[in-house]
Amino acid sequence: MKQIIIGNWKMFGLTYQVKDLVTKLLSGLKQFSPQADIVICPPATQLSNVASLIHGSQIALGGQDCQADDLVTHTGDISAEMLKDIGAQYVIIGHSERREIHHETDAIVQTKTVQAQDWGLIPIVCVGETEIERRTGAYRDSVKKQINEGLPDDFNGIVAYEPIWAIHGGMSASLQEISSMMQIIRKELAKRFNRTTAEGIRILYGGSVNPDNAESILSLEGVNGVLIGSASLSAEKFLAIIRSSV
Ligand code: G2H
Repeated sequence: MKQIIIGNWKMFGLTYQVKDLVTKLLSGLKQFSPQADIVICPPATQLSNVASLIHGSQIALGGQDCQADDLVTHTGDISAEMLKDIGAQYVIIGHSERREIHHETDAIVQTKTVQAQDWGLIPIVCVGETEIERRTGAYRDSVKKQINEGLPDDFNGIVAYEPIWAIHGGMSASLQEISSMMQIIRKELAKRFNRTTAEGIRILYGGSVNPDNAESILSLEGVNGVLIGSASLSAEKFLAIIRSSV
């Protein structure tokens, strides 16, 4: 399965910064033939800017969230239809920062995923455990629950495993922890859907991915790509990670 490298820009950046970063990325991508699909997910204010900068290139556009329905009465939100309209092909759903800060439950994640799929977007559904769940051994059940309750029956997207304790801390999960979770997630997907469907779903790792650990993470059996935060804000680092795809 072709790997996918996704940059989650979170609340970066200002117009001049975005132009500079994308210009560097595009010129860097001319120096080699990437093995993987490449996606960047800027904040809503920069979607239009990024859409025109990457037009005609091999970089695809993604949103960081979409609203769970099509009603117009949601101040501050954006819909899946609006993402589609601006040229997005992907949307991140249920990132742990949204689950925590915006109180998004698995039920909400599922509704948003349905909405994204209905508008022809590929949902990137994030799952992952807290540090306490990891320490107490509850992490497997926590992730399984997010898969069973957060994904719709006709799920047709990507799953990103992001252990919350490994996000932004500079310390990613160990290769063994990642490997074991990839197997647990794949097995749970097979139970939730069926084996063939599960084998066709791309499962990503996210959490402090950087140029130093990307190659070993991307070489692990069952890792179909990575979701990158901080390191995707540097063209040099993001390009180095793209080069690490297998
Ligand atoms: C996890 C990740 C991107 P970072 O949030 O989704 O961010 O790579 O900075 O840990």
